[in-house]
Amino acid sequence: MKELIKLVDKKLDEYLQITYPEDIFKAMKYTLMLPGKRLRPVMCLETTRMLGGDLEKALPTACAIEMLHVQSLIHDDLPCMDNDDFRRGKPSNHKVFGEANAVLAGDALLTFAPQLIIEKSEGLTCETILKLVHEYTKFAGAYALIAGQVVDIESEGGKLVKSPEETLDFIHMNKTAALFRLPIRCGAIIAGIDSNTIEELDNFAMKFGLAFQIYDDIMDEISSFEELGKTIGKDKNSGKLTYVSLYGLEESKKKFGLLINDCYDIVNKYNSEIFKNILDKLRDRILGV
Ligand code: GRG
Repeated sequence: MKELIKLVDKKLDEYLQITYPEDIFKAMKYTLMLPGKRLRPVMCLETTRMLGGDLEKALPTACAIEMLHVQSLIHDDLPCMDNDDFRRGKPSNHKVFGEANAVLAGDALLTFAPQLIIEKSEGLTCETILKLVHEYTKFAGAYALIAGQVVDIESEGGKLVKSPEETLDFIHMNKTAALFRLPIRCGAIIAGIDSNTIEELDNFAMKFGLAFQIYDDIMDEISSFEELGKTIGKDKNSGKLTYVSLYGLEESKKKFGLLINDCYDIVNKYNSEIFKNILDKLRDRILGV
């Protein structure tokens, strides 16, 4: 896992060259190069590897997905969205570069990412690249990530079109699970495997993404700034619809445990120490087993 993270860090630094006008590239690179967990690029690389594909060919897509993730973090922290002053243990992008540059840095990451897939995916066919860019646009756009964020913001203002349970599932599936599905589906596409396996892994990605958001909701309640690198307790204070606010801490832990067990059942069919390690870490932190 550490080796994959190192590889991703090196490639991110290499792909994103600072040039004129430097301010925008510095803003893009600032949040991108802060120490995140790199879960999404690692999931992409590991999916390709465990399915017998060439990890090198997955690197541009893995890095592109991290850029999309970082874009969503930068925009999420803006005063007009979640209004958070800290991210990855440091002041948020807009706190350092100002709101205009933070908006533009997010936009620039969002658009540079598919450019990277197209320009750097040596050894992949045009058809595969088209499929990857299609996956990227599907999950980044108004039918997934953006939809999740819109409903999240609406629900904070008390506007619920569906039941709270359905609303919460919609938010989590689109805000978080979408960016778990994207790397896993792309990793499988790069490995060139059949659609049945992709569907099984997609099912894993949805459950894992949902479990991860419940983990994130629980951590907002039980963790510290030092551990998470962002403001703690904000969800509770802003009256946000979360697993913990809807179901309570104990029930949320139970739901998390059930989903994580389902994830183990799928992952155990594949040869992946890395996926098992990630699941172990999350499970141990929440359930302490
Ligand atoms: C795509 C144009 C466009 C907009 C995006 C702002 C927005 C719309 C969506 C917000 C999505 C968001 C911030 C979801 C939260 C998901 C989540 C749990 C993030 C934390 O992930 P970690 O813990 O973070 O993996 P690190 O920093 O470790 O990478």
